[in-house]
Amino acid sequence: MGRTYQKHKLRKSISLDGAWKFMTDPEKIGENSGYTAALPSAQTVFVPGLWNHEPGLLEYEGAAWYEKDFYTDGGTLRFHFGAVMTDASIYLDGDLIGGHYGGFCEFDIIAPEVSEGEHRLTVRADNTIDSRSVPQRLVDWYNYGGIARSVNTETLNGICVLSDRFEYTLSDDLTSARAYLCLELYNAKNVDVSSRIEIMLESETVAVLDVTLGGGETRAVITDEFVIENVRLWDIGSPELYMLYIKTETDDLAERVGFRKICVENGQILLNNKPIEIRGVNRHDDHPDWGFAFPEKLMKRDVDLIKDLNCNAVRAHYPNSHTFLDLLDENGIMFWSEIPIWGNGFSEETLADPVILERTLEMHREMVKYYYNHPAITVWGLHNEILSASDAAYNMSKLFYTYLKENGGNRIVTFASSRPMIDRCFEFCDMICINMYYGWYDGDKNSWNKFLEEFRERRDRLGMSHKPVIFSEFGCAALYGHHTFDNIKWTEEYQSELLEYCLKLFHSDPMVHGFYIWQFCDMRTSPELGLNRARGFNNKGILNEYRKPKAAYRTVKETYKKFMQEQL
Ligand code: ADA
Repeated sequence: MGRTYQKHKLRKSISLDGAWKFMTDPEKIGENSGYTAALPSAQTVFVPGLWNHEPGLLEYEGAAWYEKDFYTDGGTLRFHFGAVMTDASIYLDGDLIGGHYGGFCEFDIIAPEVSEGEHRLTVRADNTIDSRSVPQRLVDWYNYGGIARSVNTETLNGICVLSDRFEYTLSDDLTSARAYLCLELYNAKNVDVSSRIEIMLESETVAVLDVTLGGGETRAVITDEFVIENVRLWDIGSPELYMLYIKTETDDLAERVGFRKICVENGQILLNNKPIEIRGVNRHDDHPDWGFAFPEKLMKRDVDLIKDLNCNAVRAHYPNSHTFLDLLDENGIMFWSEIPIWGNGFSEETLADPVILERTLEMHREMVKYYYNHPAITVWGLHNEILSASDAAYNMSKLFYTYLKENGGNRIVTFASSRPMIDRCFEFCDMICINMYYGWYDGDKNSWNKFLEEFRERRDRLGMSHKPVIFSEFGCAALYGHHTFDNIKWTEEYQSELLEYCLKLFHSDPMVHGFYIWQFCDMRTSPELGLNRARGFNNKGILNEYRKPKAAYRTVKETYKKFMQEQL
Protein backbone atom coordinates (compact mmCIF):
# COMPACT_ATOMS: atom_id res chain seq x y z
CA MET A 1 0.00 0.00 0.00
CA GLY A 2 3.00 2.24 -0.35
CA ARG A 3 3.63 3.05 3.30
CA THR A 4 7.10 3.11 4.78
CA TYR A 5 5.95 0.99 7.75
CA GLN A 6 3.70 -2.04 8.12
CA LYS A 7 0.03 -1.08 8.65
CA HIS A 8 -1.26 -4.52 9.66
CA LYS A 9 0.08 -7.64 11.32
CA LEU A 10 -3.25 -9.48 11.58
CA ARG A 11 -5.31 -8.12 8.70
CA LYS A 12 -4.61 -9.94 5.47
CA SER A 13 -3.82 -7.59 2.60
CA ILE A 14 -3.05 -8.47 -1.00
CA SER A 15 -1.53 -6.03 -3.47
CA LEU A 16 -3.40 -5.80 -6.76
CA ASP A 17 -0.60 -3.80 -8.36
CA GLY A 18 1.05 -5.24 -11.46
CA ALA A 19 -0.40 -6.42 -14.76
CA TRP A 20 -4.04 -5.48 -15.56
CA LYS A 21 -6.02 -5.72 -18.78
CA PHE A 22 -6.80 -2.35 -20.30
CA MET A 23 -8.78 -0.78 -23.11
CA THR A 24 -10.00 2.68 -23.98
CA ASP A 25 -13.69 3.42 -24.51
CA PRO A 26 -13.83 6.60 -26.61
CA GLU A 27 -17.53 6.16 -27.40
CA LYS A 28 -18.38 5.47 -23.73
CA ILE A 29 -20.28 2.32 -24.57
CA GLY A 30 -18.66 0.05 -21.97
CA GLU A 31 -21.42 -0.05 -19.35
CA ASN A 32 -24.03 -1.03 -21.93
CA SER A 33 -21.78 -3.39 -23.83
CA GLY A 34 -20.80 -5.80 -21.08
CA TYR A 35 -17.33 -4.39 -20.35
CA THR A 36 -18.23 -4.54 -16.66
CA ALA A 37 -18.17 -8.35 -16.86
CA ALA A 38 -15.37 -8.90 -19.39
CA LEU A 39 -13.37 -6.59 -21.63
CA PRO A 40 -13.87 -7.56 -25.28
CA SER A 41 -10.29 -6.83 -26.28
CA ALA A 42 -7.47 -5.65 -24.15
CA GLN A 43 -3.79 -4.96 -23.84
CA THR A 44 -1.66 -5.41 -20.74
CA VAL A 45 -0.70 -2.35 -18.71
CA PHE A 46 0.91 -2.03 -15.31
CA VAL A 47 -0.77 -0.48 -12.29
CA PRO A 48 0.01 2.00 -10.85
CA GLY A 49 0.28 3.72 -14.21
CA LEU A 50 -1.39 6.31 -16.40
CA TRP A 51 -2.58 5.51 -19.88
CA ASN A 52 -0.91 8.63 -21.26
CA HIS A 53 2.40 6.78 -21.19
CA GLU A 54 1.10 3.95 -23.41
CA PRO A 55 1.93 4.30 -27.12
CA GLY A 56 -0.50 6.60 -28.91
CA LEU A 57 -2.42 7.63 -25.77
CA LEU A 58 -0.49 10.68 -24.59
CA GLU A 59 -3.41 12.98 -25.32
CA TYR A 60 -6.29 10.55 -24.76
CA GLU A 61 -9.13 12.11 -22.77
CA GLY A 62 -12.18 10.03 -22.03
CA ALA A 63 -13.15 6.70 -20.49
CA ALA A 64 -11.00 3.60 -20.19
CA TRP A 65 -11.36 0.22 -18.50
CA TYR A 66 -9.04 -1.83 -16.33
CA GLU A 67 -9.66 -5.45 -15.37
CA LYS A 68 -7.87 -7.81 -12.98
CA ASP A 69 -8.66 -11.34 -11.83
CA PHE A 70 -7.61 -12.34 -8.36
CA TYR A 71 -8.11 -15.14 -5.89
CA THR A 72 -9.49 -14.71 -2.38
CA ASP A 73 -10.07 -17.11 0.49
CA GLY A 74 -13.42 -15.36 0.85
CA GLY A 75 -14.94 -13.01 3.41
CA THR A 76 -15.62 -9.30 3.53
CA LEU A 77 -13.16 -7.49 1.27
CA ARG A 78 -12.10 -3.88 1.35
CA PHE A 79 -10.66 -2.55 -1.88
CA HIS A 80 -8.29 0.34 -1.36
CA PHE A 81 -7.43 2.69 -4.23
CA GLY A 82 -4.56 5.13 -3.71
CA ALA A 83 -5.83 7.42 -6.51
CA VAL A 84 -7.73 7.07 -9.78
CA MET A 85 -7.78 9.92 -12.33
CA THR A 86 -10.45 11.28 -12.15
CA ASP A 87 -13.94 9.75 -12.04
CA ALA A 88 -13.87 6.09 -11.01
CA SER A 89 -16.52 3.36 -11.04
CA ILE A 90 -15.61 0.03 -9.47
CA TYR A 91 -17.17 -3.31 -10.37
CA LEU A 92 -16.76 -6.71 -8.73
CA ASP A 93 -17.72 -9.65 -10.93
CA GLY A 94 -19.72 -7.30 -13.13
CA ASP A 95 -21.62 -5.54 -10.33
CA LEU A 96 -21.08 -1.90 -9.46
CA ILE A 97 -19.74 -1.74 -5.87
CA GLY A 98 -18.83 1.95 -5.64
CA GLY A 99 -17.24 4.98 -7.18
CA HIS A 100 -15.22 8.07 -6.44
CA TYR A 101 -14.65 11.51 -7.91
CA GLY A 102 -11.33 13.34 -7.70
CA GLY A 103 -7.95 12.23 -8.87
CA PHE A 104 -5.67 12.90 -5.93
CA CYS A 105 -7.17 11.21 -2.91
CA GLU A 106 -7.50 7.63 -1.85
CA PHE A 107 -10.79 5.80 -1.33
CA ASP A 108 -12.06 2.47 -0.04
CA ILE A 109 -14.94 0.26 -1.05
CA ILE A 110 -16.23 -2.60 1.06
CA ALA A 111 -17.69 -5.71 -0.55
CA PRO A 112 -19.34 -7.93 2.12
CA GLU A 113 -19.28 -11.72 2.02
CA VAL A 114 -17.31 -12.42 -1.11
CA SER A 115 -17.08 -16.17 -1.78
CA GLU A 116 -13.83 -18.12 -1.81
CA GLY A 117 -12.37 -18.42 -5.31
CA GLU A 118 -11.49 -16.40 -8.42
CA HIS A 119 -13.04 -12.94 -8.83
CA ARG A 120 -12.77 -10.04 -11.24
CA LEU A 121 -12.22 -6.42 -10.31
CA THR A 122 -13.03 -3.90 -13.04
CA VAL A 123 -12.34 -0.19 -12.92
CA ARG A 124 -13.77 2.40 -15.26
CA ALA A 125 -11.68 5.58 -15.14
CA ASP A 126 -12.79 8.72 -16.90
CA ASN A 127 -10.70 11.88 -17.15
CA THR A 128 -13.16 13.82 -19.33
CA ILE A 129 -13.24 17.47 -18.34
CA ASP A 130 -16.62 19.19 -18.22
CA SER A 131 -17.97 22.41 -16.73
CA ARG A 132 -18.01 20.89 -13.23
CA SER A 133 -14.62 19.24 -13.25
CA VAL A 134 -12.10 19.93 -10.52
CA PRO A 135 -9.69 21.17 -11.68
CA GLN A 136 -11.19 22.91 -14.69
CA ARG A 137 -9.69 22.57 -18.15
CA LEU A 138 -7.40 25.55 -17.72
CA VAL A 139 -4.80 24.27 -15.29
CA ASP A 140 -1.02 24.23 -15.16
CA TRP A 141 -0.55 20.48 -15.05
CA TYR A 142 -1.40 17.56 -17.28
CA ASN A 143 -4.81 15.92 -17.42
CA TYR A 144 -3.57 12.37 -16.92
CA GLY A 145 -5.95 9.40 -16.81
CA GLY A 146 -5.85 6.00 -15.12
CA ILE A 147 -4.92 4.31 -11.88
CA ALA A 148 -2.26 6.62 -10.48
CA ARG A 149 -1.52 4.96 -7.17
CA SER A 150 -1.57 1.42 -5.72
CA VAL A 151 -4.58 -0.86 -5.38
CA ASN A 152 -4.96 -3.54 -2.74
CA THR A 153 -7.57 -5.71 -1.15
CA GLU A 154 -7.86 -6.45 2.53
CA THR A 155 -9.89 -9.14 4.24
CA LEU A 156 -11.97 -7.70 7.06
CA ASN A 157 -12.77 -10.05 9.89
CA GLY A 158 -15.08 -9.43 12.86
CA ILE A 159 -14.77 -5.95 14.36
CA CYS A 160 -12.30 -3.95 12.29
CA VAL A 161 -10.73 -0.52 12.52
CA LEU A 162 -11.49 1.31 9.29
CA SER A 163 -9.77 4.55 10.26
CA ASP A 164 -8.31 6.35 13.23
CA ARG A 165 -7.72 9.98 14.15
CA PHE A 166 -5.17 10.76 16.82
CA GLU A 167 -6.02 13.89 18.83
CA TYR A 168 -3.69 15.47 21.33
CA THR A 169 -3.06 18.71 23.20
CA LEU A 170 0.42 19.55 24.41
CA SER A 171 0.99 21.21 27.77
CA ASP A 172 2.17 24.84 27.64
CA ASP A 173 5.78 23.81 28.19
CA LEU A 174 5.37 21.02 25.58
CA THR A 175 6.66 18.32 27.91
CA SER A 176 3.44 16.31 28.20
CA ALA A 177 0.34 15.66 26.13
CA ARG A 178 -3.25 14.66 26.72
CA ALA A 179 -4.50 12.48 23.92
CA TYR A 180 -7.36 10.31 22.72
CA LEU A 181 -8.27 8.41 19.58
CA CYS A 182 -11.35 8.55 17.37
CA LEU A 183 -11.92 5.21 15.71
CA GLU A 184 -14.18 4.25 12.87
CA LEU A 185 -15.18 0.64 13.57
CA TYR A 186 -16.94 -1.81 11.32
CA ASN A 187 -18.42 -5.22 11.97
CA ALA A 188 -17.61 -7.38 8.95
CA LYS A 189 -19.92 -10.18 10.13
CA ASN A 190 -23.69 -10.25 9.56
CA VAL A 191 -24.41 -10.98 13.25
CA ASP A 192 -23.66 -9.04 16.46
CA VAL A 193 -20.03 -9.20 17.49
CA SER A 194 -18.36 -7.99 20.69
CA SER A 195 -14.70 -7.22 21.00
CA ARG A 196 -12.18 -5.64 23.30
CA ILE A 197 -10.08 -2.97 21.60
CA GLU A 198 -6.64 -2.28 22.94
CA ILE A 199 -4.53 0.73 22.01
CA MET A 200 -0.80 0.73 22.55
CA LEU A 201 1.50 3.70 22.23
CA GLU A 202 4.96 2.26 21.69
CA SER A 203 4.91 -0.67 24.13
CA GLU A 204 2.43 0.75 26.65
CA THR A 205 -1.33 0.12 26.69
CA VAL A 206 -2.94 3.57 26.79
CA ALA A 207 -6.62 2.78 26.27
CA VAL A 208 -9.02 -0.16 26.28
CA LEU A 209 -12.60 -0.24 25.00
CA ASP A 210 -15.28 -2.90 24.92
CA VAL A 211 -17.78 -2.68 22.07
CA THR A 212 -20.61 -4.65 20.53
CA LEU A 213 -21.61 -3.89 16.95
CA GLY A 214 -24.55 -5.23 14.99
CA GLY A 215 -23.94 -7.15 11.76
CA GLY A 216 -22.50 -4.82 9.08
CA GLU A 217 -22.64 -1.82 11.43
CA THR A 218 -20.17 1.07 11.18
CA ARG A 219 -19.68 3.17 14.30
CA ALA A 220 -17.47 6.02 15.42
CA VAL A 221 -16.07 5.62 18.96
CA ILE A 222 -13.76 7.71 21.10
CA THR A 223 -11.33 6.39 23.68
CA ASP A 224 -10.81 7.85 27.13
CA GLU A 225 -8.14 10.48 27.36
CA PHE A 226 -4.63 9.37 28.27
CA VAL A 227 -1.54 11.31 29.25
CA ILE A 228 1.93 11.03 27.76
CA GLU A 229 4.76 12.38 29.89
CA ASN A 230 8.23 13.42 28.68
CA VAL A 231 7.02 13.87 25.13
CA ARG A 232 9.64 13.73 22.39
CA LEU A 233 8.64 16.38 19.86
CA TRP A 234 8.41 16.16 16.09
CA ASP A 235 10.45 19.08 14.81
CA ILE A 236 12.25 20.29 11.71
CA GLY A 237 15.36 18.15 11.34
CA SER A 238 14.61 16.14 14.53
CA PRO A 239 11.34 14.39 13.80
CA GLU A 240 10.49 12.13 16.73
CA LEU A 241 7.75 9.68 15.77
CA TYR A 242 5.66 7.28 17.86
CA MET A 243 4.01 4.02 16.82
CA LEU A 244 0.40 3.48 17.80
CA TYR A 245 -1.06 0.01 17.55
CA ILE A 246 -4.81 -0.58 17.61
CA LYS A 247 -5.94 -4.15 18.05
CA THR A 248 -9.36 -5.75 18.16
CA GLU A 249 -9.85 -9.49 18.69
CA THR A 250 -9.67 -10.13 14.95
CA ASP A 251 -8.17 -7.04 13.34
CA ASP A 252 -5.47 -4.44 13.76
CA LEU A 253 -4.09 -1.15 12.47
CA ALA A 254 -0.70 0.46 13.01
CA GLU A 255 -0.45 4.23 12.92
CA ARG A 256 2.52 6.53 13.20
CA VAL A 257 2.10 9.86 14.90
CA GLY A 258 4.15 12.79 16.08
CA PHE A 259 3.66 15.56 18.66
CA ARG A 260 4.19 19.13 17.59
CA LYS A 261 2.55 22.51 17.93
CA ILE A 262 2.27 24.96 15.08
CA CYS A 263 0.66 28.36 15.39
CA VAL A 264 0.80 31.96 14.32
CA GLU A 265 1.38 34.63 16.94
CA ASN A 266 2.15 38.34 16.64
CA GLY A 267 3.06 38.12 12.99
CA GLN A 268 5.33 35.09 13.42
CA ILE A 269 5.05 31.38 12.76
CA LEU A 270 5.87 29.29 15.80
CA LEU A 271 6.73 25.62 15.63
CA ASN A 272 6.98 24.10 19.09
CA ASN A 273 6.91 27.64 20.52
CA LYS A 274 9.97 28.74 18.49
CA PRO A 275 9.78 31.22 15.58
CA ILE A 276 10.57 29.66 12.24
CA GLU A 277 11.19 30.87 8.73
CA ILE A 278 9.74 28.64 6.01
CA ARG A 279 12.37 27.69 3.42
CA GLY A 280 10.23 25.88 0.91
CA VAL A 281 9.71 24.64 -2.60
CA ASN A 282 6.54 23.91 -4.53
CA ARG A 283 6.59 20.44 -6.03
CA HIS A 284 4.46 18.51 -8.48
CA ASP A 285 4.36 14.75 -7.99
CA ASP A 286 5.15 14.45 -11.68
CA HIS A 287 7.73 12.70 -13.83
CA PRO A 288 7.88 12.76 -17.66
CA ASP A 289 7.85 8.95 -17.87
CA TRP A 290 5.32 8.20 -15.11
CA GLY A 291 3.25 11.35 -14.62
CA PHE A 292 1.37 11.30 -11.33
CA ALA A 293 2.01 7.55 -10.97
CA PHE A 294 5.25 8.66 -9.43
CA PRO A 295 7.51 5.74 -8.40
CA GLU A 296 8.25 5.48 -4.70
CA LYS A 297 11.99 5.19 -5.05
CA LEU A 298 11.99 8.46 -6.98
CA MET A 299 10.01 10.07 -4.16
CA LYS A 300 12.83 9.13 -1.83
CA ARG A 301 15.28 10.76 -4.21
CA ASP A 302 13.16 13.94 -4.33
CA VAL A 303 13.07 14.06 -0.53
CA ASP A 304 16.87 13.62 -0.46
CA LEU A 305 17.21 16.53 -2.91
CA ILE A 306 14.81 18.69 -0.91
CA LYS A 307 16.93 18.06 2.16
CA ASP A 308 20.09 18.73 0.23
CA LEU A 309 18.58 22.10 -0.74
CA ASN A 310 18.27 22.92 2.99
CA CYS A 311 14.50 23.25 2.65
CA ASN A 312 12.25 22.73 5.63
CA ALA A 313 8.94 22.77 3.72
CA VAL A 314 7.17 21.60 0.56
CA ARG A 315 3.89 22.79 -0.93
CA ALA A 316 1.71 20.89 -3.41
CA HIS A 317 -1.48 21.79 -5.28
CA TYR A 318 -3.18 18.48 -4.32
CA PRO A 319 -2.90 15.72 -1.73
CA ASN A 320 0.28 13.73 -2.30
CA SER A 321 0.72 10.00 -1.73
CA HIS A 322 1.17 8.63 1.76
CA THR A 323 4.62 7.37 0.82
CA PHE A 324 5.79 10.91 0.18
CA LEU A 325 4.13 12.11 3.39
CA ASP A 326 5.69 9.23 5.36
CA LEU A 327 9.11 10.29 4.06
CA LEU A 328 8.47 13.91 5.04
CA ASP A 329 7.32 12.77 8.51
CA GLU A 330 10.55 10.80 8.87
CA ASN A 331 12.76 13.61 7.66
CA GLY A 332 11.24 16.48 9.62
CA ILE A 333 10.04 18.45 6.58
CA MET A 334 6.75 20.39 6.73
CA PHE A 335 4.07 19.96 4.08
CA TRP A 336 1.32 22.27 2.78
CA SER A 337 -1.52 20.18 1.39
CA GLU A 338 -4.34 21.74 -0.63
CA ILE A 339 -7.04 20.49 -3.00
CA PRO A 340 -6.82 20.94 -6.77
CA ILE A 341 -8.70 24.22 -7.14
CA TRP A 342 -6.38 25.97 -9.55
CA GLY A 343 -8.13 29.29 -9.61
CA ASN A 344 -7.25 30.69 -13.01
CA GLY A 345 -9.53 28.08 -14.50
CA PHE A 346 -12.51 28.87 -12.25
CA SER A 347 -14.93 31.63 -13.22
CA GLU A 348 -16.99 33.42 -10.57
CA GLU A 349 -20.00 31.44 -11.68
CA THR A 350 -18.14 28.14 -11.24
CA LEU A 351 -16.88 29.15 -7.79
CA ALA A 352 -20.49 29.72 -6.73
CA ASP A 353 -21.89 26.53 -8.30
CA PRO A 354 -23.38 24.39 -5.48
CA VAL A 355 -22.19 21.20 -7.16
CA ILE A 356 -18.61 22.51 -7.31
CA LEU A 357 -18.86 23.68 -3.70
CA GLU A 358 -20.05 20.28 -2.48
CA ARG A 359 -17.49 18.44 -4.63
CA THR A 360 -14.60 20.55 -3.37
CA LEU A 361 -15.76 20.51 0.25
CA GLU A 362 -15.84 16.72 -0.02
CA MET A 363 -12.23 16.86 -1.27
CA HIS A 364 -11.32 18.77 1.89
CA ARG A 365 -13.18 16.22 4.02
CA GLU A 366 -11.30 13.36 2.39
CA MET A 367 -7.95 15.11 2.67
CA VAL A 368 -8.53 15.67 6.39
CA LYS A 369 -9.80 12.14 6.94
CA TYR A 370 -6.98 10.31 5.21
CA TYR A 371 -4.03 12.57 6.03
CA TYR A 372 -4.88 13.80 9.51
CA ASN A 373 -2.22 11.86 11.40
CA HIS A 374 0.84 13.04 9.44
CA PRO A 375 2.76 15.44 11.67
CA ALA A 376 4.52 16.83 8.58
CA ILE A 377 1.27 18.42 7.40
CA THR A 378 1.45 21.80 9.09
CA VAL A 379 -0.60 23.75 6.54
CA TRP A 380 -3.98 23.11 4.90
CA GLY A 381 -4.53 25.12 1.73
CA LEU A 382 -8.08 26.16 0.84
CA HIS A 383 -7.44 26.82 -2.85
CA ASN A 384 -4.95 28.44 -5.20
CA GLU A 385 -5.25 31.81 -6.99
CA ILE A 386 -9.03 32.05 -7.15
CA LEU A 387 -10.79 35.31 -8.03
CA SER A 388 -10.38 36.37 -4.43
CA ALA A 389 -11.92 39.82 -4.81
CA SER A 390 -15.31 38.32 -5.67
CA ASP A 391 -18.35 37.39 -3.55
CA ALA A 392 -18.12 33.82 -4.79
CA ALA A 393 -14.52 33.51 -3.57
CA TYR A 394 -15.45 35.09 -0.23
CA ASN A 395 -18.21 32.54 0.33
CA MET A 396 -16.10 29.60 -0.76
CA SER A 397 -13.17 30.68 1.43
CA LYS A 398 -15.42 31.13 4.44
CA LEU A 399 -16.93 27.66 3.96
CA PHE A 400 -13.56 25.90 3.62
CA TYR A 401 -11.78 27.91 6.31
CA THR A 402 -14.54 27.22 8.84
CA TYR A 403 -14.50 23.53 7.99
CA LEU A 404 -10.70 23.20 8.25
CA LYS A 405 -10.40 25.23 11.47
CA GLU A 406 -13.07 23.06 13.09
CA ASN A 407 -11.93 19.71 11.75
CA GLY A 408 -8.34 19.98 10.56
CA GLY A 409 -6.48 19.68 13.87
CA ASN A 410 -3.47 21.77 14.83
CA ARG A 411 -2.59 23.30 11.48
CA ILE A 412 -2.21 26.68 9.86
CA VAL A 413 -5.05 27.25 7.39
CA THR A 414 -4.43 29.54 4.45
CA PHE A 415 -4.67 29.97 0.69
CA ALA A 416 -2.43 31.32 -2.05
CA SER A 417 -3.52 34.71 -3.34
CA SER A 418 -2.46 36.17 -6.66
CA ARG A 419 -4.46 39.35 -6.05
CA PRO A 420 -2.97 40.64 -2.81
CA MET A 421 -3.82 44.30 -3.41
CA ILE A 422 -7.54 43.63 -3.93
CA ASP A 423 -8.04 40.31 -2.14
CA ARG A 424 -11.18 40.21 0.04
CA CYS A 425 -10.56 36.85 1.68
CA PHE A 426 -7.65 37.53 4.02
CA GLU A 427 -9.90 37.15 7.04
CA PHE A 428 -10.01 33.45 6.11
CA CYS A 429 -6.33 32.69 6.57
CA ASP A 430 -3.94 32.43 9.51
CA MET A 431 -1.01 33.64 7.42
CA ILE A 432 -1.17 35.69 4.23
CA CYS A 433 0.28 33.82 1.28
CA ILE A 434 1.12 35.59 -1.96
CA ASN A 435 1.89 34.22 -5.42
CA MET A 436 3.73 36.89 -7.38
CA TYR A 437 6.02 36.76 -10.41
CA TYR A 438 7.85 40.10 -10.72
CA GLY A 439 10.84 39.58 -12.96
CA TRP A 440 8.96 37.05 -15.05
CA TYR A 441 5.37 37.86 -16.08
CA ASP A 442 5.25 41.43 -14.81
CA GLY A 443 7.75 44.14 -14.02
CA ASP A 444 11.36 43.44 -13.24
CA LYS A 445 13.07 42.57 -10.02
CA ASN A 446 12.99 46.22 -8.91
CA SER A 447 9.19 46.04 -8.76
CA TRP A 448 9.44 43.89 -5.62
CA ASN A 449 10.43 46.70 -3.24
CA LYS A 450 7.52 48.88 -4.27
CA PHE A 451 5.13 45.95 -3.93
CA LEU A 452 6.39 45.08 -0.45
CA GLU A 453 5.84 48.64 0.74
CA GLU A 454 2.38 48.89 -0.79
CA PHE A 455 1.32 45.55 0.56
CA ARG A 456 2.62 46.34 4.06
CA GLU A 457 0.41 49.43 4.06
CA ARG A 458 -2.58 47.45 2.88
CA ARG A 459 -2.06 44.72 5.47
CA ASP A 460 -1.88 47.32 8.24
CA ARG A 461 -4.90 49.17 6.88
CA LEU A 462 -6.86 45.91 6.95
CA GLY A 463 -5.85 45.45 10.59
CA MET A 464 -3.95 42.28 9.78
CA SER A 465 -0.42 43.07 10.88
CA HIS A 466 -0.60 40.10 13.23
CA LYS A 467 -0.65 37.78 10.20
CA PRO A 468 2.77 36.76 8.85
CA VAL A 469 3.30 37.09 5.12
CA ILE A 470 4.63 34.21 3.05
CA PHE A 471 5.56 34.17 -0.61
CA SER A 472 3.89 30.94 -1.61
CA GLU A 473 5.04 31.25 -5.24
CA PHE A 474 7.63 33.30 -7.14
CA GLY A 475 10.23 32.38 -9.72
CA CYS A 476 10.85 32.23 -13.44
CA ALA A 477 11.46 29.72 -16.19
CA ALA A 478 14.90 28.56 -17.30
CA LEU A 479 15.51 26.01 -20.00
CA TYR A 480 17.92 23.38 -18.73
CA GLY A 481 21.31 23.95 -20.36
CA HIS A 482 20.36 27.33 -21.83
CA HIS A 483 23.15 29.85 -21.30
CA THR A 484 23.98 33.13 -23.03
CA PHE A 485 26.59 35.83 -22.49
CA ASP A 486 23.82 38.21 -21.48
CA ASN A 487 21.68 37.67 -18.45
CA ILE A 488 18.31 37.26 -20.18
CA LYS A 489 15.04 35.49 -19.49
CA TRP A 490 14.91 31.70 -20.04
CA THR A 491 18.61 31.27 -19.15
CA GLU A 492 19.81 29.41 -16.08
CA GLU A 493 21.74 32.52 -15.02
CA TYR A 494 18.68 34.77 -15.06
CA GLN A 495 16.70 32.30 -12.97
CA SER A 496 19.51 31.86 -10.49
CA GLU A 497 19.98 35.61 -10.03
CA LEU A 498 16.28 36.39 -9.74
CA LEU A 499 15.72 33.71 -7.11
CA GLU A 500 18.73 34.83 -5.10
CA TYR A 501 17.51 38.42 -5.24
CA CYS A 502 13.97 37.52 -4.13
CA LEU A 503 15.09 35.21 -1.34
CA LYS A 504 17.46 37.77 0.15
CA LEU A 505 14.91 40.56 -0.14
CA PHE A 506 12.12 38.53 1.49
CA HIS A 507 14.46 37.27 4.19
CA SER A 508 15.45 40.81 5.11
CA ASP A 509 11.84 42.00 5.41
CA PRO A 510 10.39 41.64 8.94
CA MET A 511 6.89 41.18 7.50
CA VAL A 512 7.90 38.05 5.55
CA HIS A 513 8.33 34.72 7.33
CA GLY A 514 8.80 32.26 4.56
CA PHE A 515 8.91 31.42 0.89
CA TYR A 516 8.08 28.49 -1.37
CA ILE A 517 10.00 28.78 -4.64
CA TRP A 518 8.02 27.98 -7.75
CA GLN A 519 9.21 25.30 -8.31
CA PHE A 520 11.23 22.23 -7.41
CA CYS A 521 11.43 20.70 -10.89
CA ASP A 522 10.05 21.17 -14.39
CA MET A 523 6.87 19.27 -15.17
CA ARG A 524 4.57 18.44 -18.07
CA THR A 525 1.66 20.82 -18.34
CA SER A 526 -1.58 21.33 -20.15
CA PRO A 527 -1.56 22.22 -23.87
CA GLU A 528 -4.16 24.86 -22.87
CA LEU A 529 -1.30 27.07 -21.75
CA GLY A 530 0.06 27.07 -25.29
CA LEU A 531 3.28 28.74 -26.29
CA ASN A 532 3.69 30.23 -22.86
CA ARG A 533 5.04 26.83 -21.85
CA ALA A 534 8.05 25.87 -23.97
CA ARG A 535 8.24 22.12 -24.75
CA GLY A 536 4.78 21.70 -23.15
CA PHE A 537 6.46 21.94 -19.74
CA ASN A 538 6.35 24.44 -16.94
CA ASN A 539 10.06 25.24 -16.91
CA LYS A 540 10.34 27.10 -13.62
CA GLY A 541 12.01 24.16 -11.87
CA ILE A 542 15.38 24.61 -10.28
CA LEU A 543 15.88 21.04 -11.49
CA ASN A 544 14.72 19.80 -14.85
CA GLU A 545 12.01 17.13 -15.11
CA TYR A 546 14.64 14.35 -14.78
CA ARG A 547 16.00 16.05 -11.64
CA LYS A 548 19.18 17.42 -13.22
CA PRO A 549 20.15 20.62 -11.41
CA LYS A 550 20.07 24.02 -13.08
CA ALA A 551 22.36 26.82 -11.89
CA ALA A 552 19.68 28.00 -9.45
CA TYR A 553 19.89 24.74 -7.53
CA ARG A 554 23.28 25.57 -6.02
CA THR A 555 22.27 29.20 -5.43
CA VAL A 556 19.14 28.20 -3.53
CA LYS A 557 21.03 25.57 -1.59
CA GLU A 558 23.69 28.07 -0.46
CA THR A 559 21.16 30.81 0.28
CA TYR A 560 18.91 28.50 2.30
CA LYS A 561 21.98 27.24 4.14
CA LYS A 562 22.83 30.78 5.28
CA PHE A 563 19.25 31.40 6.42
CA MET A 564 19.23 28.08 8.25
CA GLN A 565 22.49 28.84 10.05
CA GLU A 566 21.16 32.22 11.17
CA GLN A 567 18.23 30.46 12.82
CA LEU A 568 20.39 28.04 14.81
C1 ADA B 1 0.60 30.09 -10.65
C2 ADA B 1 0.14 28.70 -10.24
C3 ADA B 1 1.17 27.63 -10.49
C4 ADA B 1 1.92 27.89 -11.79
C5 ADA B 1 2.59 29.25 -11.77
C6 ADA B 1 3.29 29.62 -13.08
O1 ADA B 1 0.93 30.91 -9.65
O2 ADA B 1 -0.32 28.62 -8.93
O3 ADA B 1 0.51 26.39 -10.53
O4 ADA B 1 1.02 27.84 -12.84
O5 ADA B 1 1.61 30.22 -11.58
O6 ADA B 1 4.23 28.90 -13.43
O7 ADA B 1 2.90 30.57 -13.72
